[in-house]
Amino acid sequence: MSQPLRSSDIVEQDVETYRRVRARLPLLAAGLSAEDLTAQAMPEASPGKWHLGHVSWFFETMILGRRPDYVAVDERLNRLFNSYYEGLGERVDRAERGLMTRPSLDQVMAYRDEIDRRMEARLAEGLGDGLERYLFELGLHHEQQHQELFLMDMLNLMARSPLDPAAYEAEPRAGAVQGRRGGWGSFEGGLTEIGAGDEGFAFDNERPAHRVWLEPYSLAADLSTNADWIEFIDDDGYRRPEFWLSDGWARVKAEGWAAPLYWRQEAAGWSVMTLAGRRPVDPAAPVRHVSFYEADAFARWSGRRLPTEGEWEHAARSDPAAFSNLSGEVWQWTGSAYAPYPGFCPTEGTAAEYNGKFMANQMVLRGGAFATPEGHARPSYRNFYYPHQRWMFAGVRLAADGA
Ligand code: AVJ
Ligand code: FE
Repeated sequence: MSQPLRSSDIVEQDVETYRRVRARLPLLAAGLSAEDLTAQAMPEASPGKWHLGHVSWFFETMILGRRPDYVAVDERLNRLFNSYYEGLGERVDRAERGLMTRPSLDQVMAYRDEIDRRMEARLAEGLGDGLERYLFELGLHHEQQHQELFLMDMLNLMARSPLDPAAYEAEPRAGAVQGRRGGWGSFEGGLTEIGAGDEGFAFDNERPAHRVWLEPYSLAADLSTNADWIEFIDDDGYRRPEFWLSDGWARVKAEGWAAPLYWRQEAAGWSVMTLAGRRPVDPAAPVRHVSFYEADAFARWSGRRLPTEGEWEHAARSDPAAFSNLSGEVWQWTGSAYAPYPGFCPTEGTAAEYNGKFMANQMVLRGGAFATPEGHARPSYRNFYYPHQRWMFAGVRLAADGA
């Protein structure tokens, strides 16, 4: 009997992909000190060291631990590096990850190396088809999500320091920001399909593909800019409740929001904290670090609205050339609540907790950011955050009714 594909080729490809994806996080951590990687900026953010450990733990739990005779590298690490899986037992409170002075950074890196050795040995035996292969790919995409989370969290940490430290010499980014196209993409709407098909990797929350009805609409060719945002600020956007949802206005007052996160008023104008230190706000650059509430208020002030996720995906699929920076700059808030698609089926087993249990009270973002690893995002990708959160690389692409 002849095999359809040489299994040695598949193994070689798996090992190569695994090594390529796993190489990035240590690279992002390389120039940072053990102190930088240990502190936790806020409960929602994690220490860099935790990210390095957690993604390794994910492979250990989801792939290696599937064998009933598997012996863990160190069972105690489960409590530290289990993020939110109720099915996997007790864990350290998220807000206390910054207390993890032990294991040391060296020990976490050694844990990483040991997981790599075991994973490569496991891959050499050949993965089973179906669920096992899906979980391997999930582990890789999970690692990539944490590469971006690592950068978000590191920026939040650096932004706490009066020294305005640059985490990196230049902002680490996957590609160059694209120039303005101008105008709007117009769509007749009708019955259209969104969601990921059966081909290729997608998270469970992107499936199944299904039909949605769209009324005629337009989507801005470009992302809203810092200059647009300064107009909103100068027109008292943060002081006029008529633009705001009630919950958003409560946040404005409670937290004293007067500009995007990381902005500061200087004698010479606005500055913003970035991964490359504090910089003057570039008026032409897409705005970053705004919450859903701010994006929504800004859209109302503009006389526009946020797109639905169906509108965003249909536009991105049917006429990508009409738009700049669909991905690769900032995630774009949609007006769609993060809810299951009709027929949603969580991944089997422990990974069922990956996405599905978060489907309440969050909003969907589409696209991808400068910090999103190359090849990670897709037109069907559904990112999600709570409407008040703004430490993500998130911005705005406006929409309007009518084609
Ligand atoms: C989709 C970015 C909201 O940060 O919890 C990481 C990604 N899922 N580990 C998150 C994720 C599991 C997720 N977000
Ligand atoms: Fe995770």
